[in-house]
Amino acid sequence: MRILVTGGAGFIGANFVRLTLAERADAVVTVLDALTYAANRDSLPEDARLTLVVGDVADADTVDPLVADADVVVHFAAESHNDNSLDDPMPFVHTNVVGTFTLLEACRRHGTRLHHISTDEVYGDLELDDTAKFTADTPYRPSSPYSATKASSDMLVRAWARSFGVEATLSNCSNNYGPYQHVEKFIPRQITQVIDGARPRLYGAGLNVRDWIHVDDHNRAVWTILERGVAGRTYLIGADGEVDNRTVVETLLEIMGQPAGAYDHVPDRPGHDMRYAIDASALREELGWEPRYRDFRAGLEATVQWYQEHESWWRPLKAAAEQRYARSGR
Ligand code: NAD
Ligand code: TDX
Repeated sequence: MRILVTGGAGFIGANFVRLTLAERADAVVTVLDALTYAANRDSLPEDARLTLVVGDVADADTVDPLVADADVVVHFAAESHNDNSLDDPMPFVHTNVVGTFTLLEACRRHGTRLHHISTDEVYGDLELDDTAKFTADTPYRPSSPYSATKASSDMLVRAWARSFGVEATLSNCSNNYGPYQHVEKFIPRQITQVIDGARPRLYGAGLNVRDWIHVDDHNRAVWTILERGVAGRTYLIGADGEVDNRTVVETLLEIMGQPAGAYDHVPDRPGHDMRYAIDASALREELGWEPRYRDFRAGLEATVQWYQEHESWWRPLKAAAEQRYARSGR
């Protein structure tokens, strides 16, 4: 099977490539990645079945021959960080909207199957006391430039599937954690702050809830959809991992041997979504997927250990990430 993985040098894509090469002997993988600030070549293994093409997913001349040569495209490439989208939304429109459009046109021309990776943030947020969770029928209500461009990309995929018969599946996943995640994101930022002798930084009161899933559980769900998913369908991916941000920071401090209150409250993110929660029952019941990482604290311990043991991977990224935060006071 020839798989084109866009954004494969980023966090989730690189973990997908590693899992695929380790567990699928018949897979030959091409990664298309622009190697933006969010990418890291060192996240990808050396492997004779892996080729890296450095290029822009919004560039039709680059994308067309790669899609022509693939049996399936798994589309991770995106600008992915909400805070950056508040500072400068343009790259989000380019990659998330124009990039997805460019890929869809190539899939249409060549009859190549596409799996589109998206986020639960397209559904907006829930109240803390709401018992509801997001389902595939929840109306789209994105809050940030990031989530608005991801929502746009989902709409394009659905339209190309219906109007042009592109064989596409979609998945909307909750917050991922695990190895190779950029230090701008919540969990790696706080772990590397503590390693550096600095204090974790909690936005606002820290009551916001995220529905955490280990990146390998996300990627195994993607494989389940590639194998058994129905064309045109959307699958929600989540592992019932709701935790508020303050509890995550306090758990990290405890794991790392620091006092419980050794963190700072910083100004809140504008438009900050309060709570995300995924109902993944369709994926579980129809396709038989189950998460393997059920103990969030154990998953956090393993993640802390990974960052402690891989400082050479994240160290070159840390100062620039903190400089970007310094501009917004977060
Ligand atoms: P990431 O920022 O770590 O990686 C994104 C990758 O895309 C990088 O390697 C970057 O170089 C590449 N890229 C960016 N612009 C490109 C372009 N124009 N052409 C080619 N490559 C380009 O992101 P991530 O956290 O791994 O997220 C991957 C996907 O999963 C995204 O589509 C995101 O919306 C989605 N998602 C993420 C999460 C999460 O918790 N991180 C949750 C649900 C869905
Ligand atoms: O320093 C911080 N302090 C803090 O309190 C950072 C970086 C974040 N936060 C909060 C904001 C969020 O409530 O932690 C929570 C998680 O923040 P992020 O890691 O930025 O993730 P989020 O905004 O929830 O979006 C993530 O999940 C959905 C990914 O970045 C998206 O790509 C994905 O679609």
